[in-house]
Amino acid sequence: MAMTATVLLARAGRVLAAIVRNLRQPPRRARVVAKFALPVVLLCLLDVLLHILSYRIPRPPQDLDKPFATQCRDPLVAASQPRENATFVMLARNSDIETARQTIENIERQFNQWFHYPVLFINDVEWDPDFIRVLNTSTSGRATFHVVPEADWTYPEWVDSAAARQSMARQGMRGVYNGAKEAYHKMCRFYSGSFYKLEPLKQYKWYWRLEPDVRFTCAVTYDPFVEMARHGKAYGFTIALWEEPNTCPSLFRAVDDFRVQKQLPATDMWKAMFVPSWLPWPLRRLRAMFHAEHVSSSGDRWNLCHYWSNFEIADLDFFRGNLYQELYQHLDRQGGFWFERFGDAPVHSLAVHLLLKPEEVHHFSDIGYHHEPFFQCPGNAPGGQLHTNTALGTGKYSPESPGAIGCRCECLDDRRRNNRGICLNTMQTPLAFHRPTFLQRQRGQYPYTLNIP
Ligand SMILES: Nc1nc2c(ncn2[C@@H]2O[C@H](COP(=O)(O)OP(=O)(O)OP(=O)(O)O)[C@@H](O)[C@H]2O)c(=O)[nH]1
Ligand SMILES: [Mg+2]
Repeated sequence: MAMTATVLLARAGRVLAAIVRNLRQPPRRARVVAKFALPVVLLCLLDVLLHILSYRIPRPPQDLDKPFATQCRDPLVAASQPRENATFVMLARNSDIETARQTIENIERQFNQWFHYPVLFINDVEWDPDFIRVLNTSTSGRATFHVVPEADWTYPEWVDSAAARQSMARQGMRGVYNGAKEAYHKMCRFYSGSFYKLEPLKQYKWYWRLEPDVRFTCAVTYDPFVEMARHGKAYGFTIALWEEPNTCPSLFRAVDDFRVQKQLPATDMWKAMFVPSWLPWPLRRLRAMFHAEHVSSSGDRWNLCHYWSNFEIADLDFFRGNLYQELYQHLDRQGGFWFERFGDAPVHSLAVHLLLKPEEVHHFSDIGYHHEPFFQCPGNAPGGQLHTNTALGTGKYSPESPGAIGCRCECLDDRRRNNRGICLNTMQTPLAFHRPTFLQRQRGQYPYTLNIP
């Protein structure tokens, strides 16, 4: 035993001595390799460094977005001003009658009792007279009940519907969220494209999207449409999240290909959707060549962030415009609404970041919004609750809290949101003067940085 150990030690010693000798005076082959490999390694490092730096988003001189309100206002003052050309929209099924009514009664209580904007209800089948009767009595503005033309809802003639159904069954088996539901695919495609061309929407410039079973948890005492117009905004959201990766593996590449085809610049907004690759150029090229999932033509990955589109207040002209419509046609032709499960949320969000300027996007951080399972609730602004305002009434609301900006919110707890805020922060990088520090990011802390705590 002792003998074997001595032999092993002696061998190890000889190998070590040979390595040291070679290091001092490397053999000719190693010297040649080093002569060529070293510059290549250095070039790769330089390339990676420059590549990562090219995704740096400069800090704007000040925050490019701020909350429209930071406390209650007298709603009757805002309501005495001219309205914008705007409407609520809600896509619903006849069976959603109860949850649709709850949403409408809630938005009436929190906002529309003062502003009386119309509501456009949309369905893919004929409306049930009961739905019309009940929802007609719930809305204080004019209610319209529209049926989507069959051609806008179902398969286009160039998609093989049998193959699409087979693909959906496979998506279901792979656990793609709502991948097996044909109606869900149709809904996502409709909201991505033909929604914006609907006949009854033609007369409007702005829409506020509602869904059955959502809750607005604060009073909105100003007119968001008027503020959007006044501030030159085109897209407003409340919650930003990660997309489920397996729903849309080819979506990001398809949008990026469109960008390249149209020679659109990779703006700071577009860069905010990326996780730049740490691979050197040849490997990045390979990644792009093999169409790796969520990878752009430059070989960089989408961060999967998107705005949750079940809440949107937006300018219809942006989505009706040529560029967005061409982008939609391009995506539609790829077949990803059927053979993958492209969601309308990532489609809208990628378009917003491809086509809009940072200052055209607005986070409604002052609006309390809840769609299962996520919420944001801004909390009640100290000294800003207009306790004696008669229009606001005498309903119960949460206690005021330091740094909060909401009006008469009923928050579930002290949290402003129940999701981590990473996407919110990342997508707002081009707009934000204050950014989370390196240490905060390492700790997973993503404070909201646009002018509110
Ligand atoms: N008329 C009609 N409306 C639909 C259909 N599928 C979905 N919708 C509506 O489309 C909107 C989005 O559907 P949801 O099922 O809420 O989808 P989601 O919010 O992405 O997903 P969830 O997390 O399941 O709520 C809602 O307003 C639904 O009422 C459908 O087949 N017909
Ligand atoms: Mg929903």
